[in-house]
Amino acid sequence: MSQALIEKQFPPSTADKIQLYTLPTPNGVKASIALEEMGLDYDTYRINIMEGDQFTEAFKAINPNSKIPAMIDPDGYGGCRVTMMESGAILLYLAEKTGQFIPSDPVEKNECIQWLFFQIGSIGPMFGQFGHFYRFAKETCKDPYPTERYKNETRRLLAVLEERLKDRDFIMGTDYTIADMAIFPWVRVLSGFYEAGEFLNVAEFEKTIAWAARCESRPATARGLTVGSAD
Ligand SMILES: N[C@@H](CCC(=O)N[C@@H](CS)C(=O)NCC(=O)O)C(=O)O
Repeated sequence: MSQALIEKQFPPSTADKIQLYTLPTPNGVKASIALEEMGLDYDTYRINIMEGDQFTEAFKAINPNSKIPAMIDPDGYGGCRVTMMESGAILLYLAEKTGQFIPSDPVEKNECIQWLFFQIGSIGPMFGQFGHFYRFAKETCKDPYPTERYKNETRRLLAVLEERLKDRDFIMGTDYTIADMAIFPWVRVLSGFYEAGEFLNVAEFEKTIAWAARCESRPATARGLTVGSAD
């Protein structure tokens, strides 16, 4: 039933391709970066969250939580169709499917997953709340408390990254992994879309800025950053 609903609204161009439902936001680009870096074939459906596409019944059949990104792999576990929400789960799924961008050593793999969860549990929610109060709720919320609170937490998290990156090119050392793909889009949005680089004094976190630029300079990653844009 729900598969029919999804296919009616988002007819797949090729039945056996991965279907990605997204928009180029810090959460959305994680999935497209991974798909590009891993060389997987996929179709993209732009979900315009400003116009409420995420609340349609067809989209909720893919992600009941009405958030992008979401993904369908017709060739999932045991060759069966798998439907996915949550960017961290999508990254982990794709890394395990392809055996790429995740360490094979179990100790290092676990450490990589810890940093992935650090993004999902801390960086995403805190930076996101900071952006909301600093950029979008400026007029409706005059109380400085929330902006101050999330500014402090954002800077504290940037300091955690700075420490991790002081002697590493990437989060896991020399290799680019799904942990980098998850975290750097949230760092670039601070000076980019949120226009808060000066307010947060992001320049102070030199290693982190250099690492984000290193991630972004990868051709496949740069392609992933634009997937789902309005052409
Ligand atoms: N924990 C989720 C968060 C996803 C998320 O918050 N996506 C935002 C865009 S960055 C969204 O879809 N917002 C639409 C809404 O809140 O209505 C994930 O990592 O996938």
